[in-house]
Amino acid sequence: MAGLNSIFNFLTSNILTRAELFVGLIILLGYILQRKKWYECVGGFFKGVIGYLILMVGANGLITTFRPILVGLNERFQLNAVVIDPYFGLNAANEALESIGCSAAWAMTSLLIAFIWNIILLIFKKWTKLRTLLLTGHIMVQQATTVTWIVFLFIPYLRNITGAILVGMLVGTYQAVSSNLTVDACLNLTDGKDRFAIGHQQMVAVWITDKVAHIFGKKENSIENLKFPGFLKMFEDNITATSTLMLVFFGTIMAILGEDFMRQIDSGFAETTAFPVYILIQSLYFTVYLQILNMGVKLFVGELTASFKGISDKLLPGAVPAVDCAVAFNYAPGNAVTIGFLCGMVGQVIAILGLIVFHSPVIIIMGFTTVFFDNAIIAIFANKRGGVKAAMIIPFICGLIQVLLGAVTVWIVELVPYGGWHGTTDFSTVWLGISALLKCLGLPGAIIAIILMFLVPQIQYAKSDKENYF
Ligand code: ASC
Repeated sequence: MAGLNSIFNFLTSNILTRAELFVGLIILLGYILQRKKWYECVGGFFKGVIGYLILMVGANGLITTFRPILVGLNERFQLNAVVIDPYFGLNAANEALESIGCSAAWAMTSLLIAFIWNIILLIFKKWTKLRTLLLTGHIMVQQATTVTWIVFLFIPYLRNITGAILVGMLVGTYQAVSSNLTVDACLNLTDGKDRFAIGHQQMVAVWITDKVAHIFGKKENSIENLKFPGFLKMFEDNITATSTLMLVFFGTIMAILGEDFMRQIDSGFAETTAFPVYILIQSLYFTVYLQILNMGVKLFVGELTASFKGISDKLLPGAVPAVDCAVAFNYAPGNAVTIGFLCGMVGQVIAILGLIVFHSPVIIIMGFTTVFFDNAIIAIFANKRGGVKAAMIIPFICGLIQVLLGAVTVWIVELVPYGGWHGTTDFSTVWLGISALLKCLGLPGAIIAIILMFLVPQIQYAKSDKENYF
């Protein structure tokens, strides 16, 4: 038993939850299965791990620099609000689990079960019609922990291994089904060149975006083709556009928070640095981290798609890797990211003001991960199918949804006292529905949710061009 336990601990702490190693090993395995030379296999492994680490330097840089600034608004104005961001959601769920005497090990057990379940669903693809294997370890941790709390809250008699199996099946089914939905959207994005899927937090939103974007605008009027008059031409260049807009946006927030407050929350703010210089440099870091993130994505995506052929030919026939949402940055005009972020933010701000004006019992504060990554990704897919108009309108609507339905969900799942909710688009829509089912029906609700999810790929397959589905 002790031996099994240590294998489990090693697997979860050193491989499954370490996305960089996980992806590196998948690349290695893919190349070995393709019988590549040993030094090519090693090279692929290194490039995958390094690419992923670079991606994480960019993503973590963005998150750790800009999250405290947004959260600062909460503290400075004592809003007592819930932050909608998966990192805050993770802390909130962990604290809530602790409060009912359950350790984080339950979430890790369900994560492992979810991954194995995902593989089982692919082995039986003839019946499940599922193709995608989710490989994003840090996302698995956030989702498995949040769902462990939801299940343990609503089905108290399952605060045990049976409950962890149920969580694994719920999360694994959601991950397999919703990433499977994004395969076509990704094919559209890459003009049919690259076969991968999104394995992140807004997969259903990406699928819907791909389907409805054409209603909002013409794809010919895309961000790539935007032409600005006069000095506005500077916005055609993405580095200038991102830097200018972030300087205005974060500069204003930092100015509102004030120098003293910024010194309190950022120990890196040197005594000798003047406030305006601090604001300028911090804001420009946004572009810096975005550039880093893009570089990392480029490095590992090429390797992963080339090597995964080995796995999809030999081990799991027809399988498609579902990877971090940042993969989409590789196929987008840089400005799509900024446009999505800003429009999503406008939607979120309007919704938050609405909550305050109408004295909502739950007030939300925007979390950087949701407002930036979700809306940027949605804008990229929207732009491809419906041009710049869709890239503005859909993230704006998503911004409204993230806040308004986020407030409802965090209230239903009783995480308000813990000040954080996972908050990404899928978690405040799809998981709002699943949480409501669990709250009303308990275990039968979870079973109904799994059955309903299983129906999705059946419909998808029935409507697809069957020859190219697998
Ligand atoms: C998330 C999360 C991150 C980012 C990153 C985007 O949801 O937890 O660290 O998005 O995956 O590249």
